[in-house]
Amino acid sequence: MKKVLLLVAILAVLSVSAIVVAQDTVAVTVGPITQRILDRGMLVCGANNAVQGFGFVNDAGDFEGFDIDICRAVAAAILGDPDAVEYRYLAAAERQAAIQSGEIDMMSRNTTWTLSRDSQWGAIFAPPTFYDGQGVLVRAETGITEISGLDGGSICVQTGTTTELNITDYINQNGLNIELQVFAEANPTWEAYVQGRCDGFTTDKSGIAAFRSTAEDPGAHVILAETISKEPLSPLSPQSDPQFAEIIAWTVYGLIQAEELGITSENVDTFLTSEDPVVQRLLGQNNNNSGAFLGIPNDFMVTVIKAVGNYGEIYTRHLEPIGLVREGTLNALWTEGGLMYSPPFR
Ligand SMILES: N[C@@H](CCC(=O)N[C@@H](CS)C(=O)NCC(=O)O)C(=O)O
Repeated sequence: MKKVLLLVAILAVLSVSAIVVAQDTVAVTVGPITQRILDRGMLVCGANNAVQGFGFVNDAGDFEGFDIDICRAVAAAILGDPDAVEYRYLAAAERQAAIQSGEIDMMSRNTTWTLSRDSQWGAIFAPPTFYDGQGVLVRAETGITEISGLDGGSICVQTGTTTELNITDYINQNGLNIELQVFAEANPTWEAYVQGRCDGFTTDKSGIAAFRSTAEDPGAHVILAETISKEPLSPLSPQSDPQFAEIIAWTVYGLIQAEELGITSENVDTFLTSEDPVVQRLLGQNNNNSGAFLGIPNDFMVTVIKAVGNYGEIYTRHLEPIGLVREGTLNALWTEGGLMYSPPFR
């Protein structure tokens, strides 16, 4: 009997300490960029203005797209308001200066994560939101089926991009004679191709899908099958504030984790009383720390999911209309053979 009582006493002590651990408060000092965002009540996000589906200005004059929703998600996470964002359009070659000058808090603009950008721009890249690769578009009437078919011809390309570097490597490595016509901005690059000044147009395959969707007859243009590079597209922020970078990273992970758990903008409220500890930790419910670890509202993911939906909702809303099929690609959830994977929220 004494032994049983002792066991009960030990269990009681253990369960009390378990609760104490779960209720532990965490002291987080927010970094200088997070503080600046809180002080001005606004996130300044570097964005694209001409890439349909990803970052563009719609008919109402507002920034819209997949990358834009990442800015909105971060504003919702920190400020509770997805609309508290000021967008700064950045041409490709303006990106380095924008990150280094402190002109923007973060960038979400079809930007490839590379070693030199990490180190020389002084950036911290968040997990990729879209795994991409570079391709080439040609007019269907040419009958060209591979890049080598453009030998003796020309390709339109935008400067200040990994695109320009990769296609130069590809041409040299394959001993091709292809003239590159180089432009500073996306629209003139596309227009030159459309007007027939180049035989091909090259950029990330996502960007090709975006521009092709704006063509008078998208079916008149063919995306060649070859993928000549890896283009992991990620949001990024300055190295001066690793704490802010963590907020961006875990907001992206949260969008992916929400999709894995089936939590959407429509049903998130029904998950607030879920007894699944994995759900409770993501949503910061039942004394579990979530946003508290990041110095932001503990239930930040509830606000984020309500504002923009989970990763899959964002993808479907913006990228299906431009013809980007997700199934079977690297952008599928890891549970479906893709690379979209969140570390544990705990
Ligand atoms: N992912 C590549 C390419 C990104 C890029 O800037 N692509 C062009 C063509 S789709 C673009 O978005 N241009 C928009 C602009 O400069 O207005 C990179 O990070 O360098």
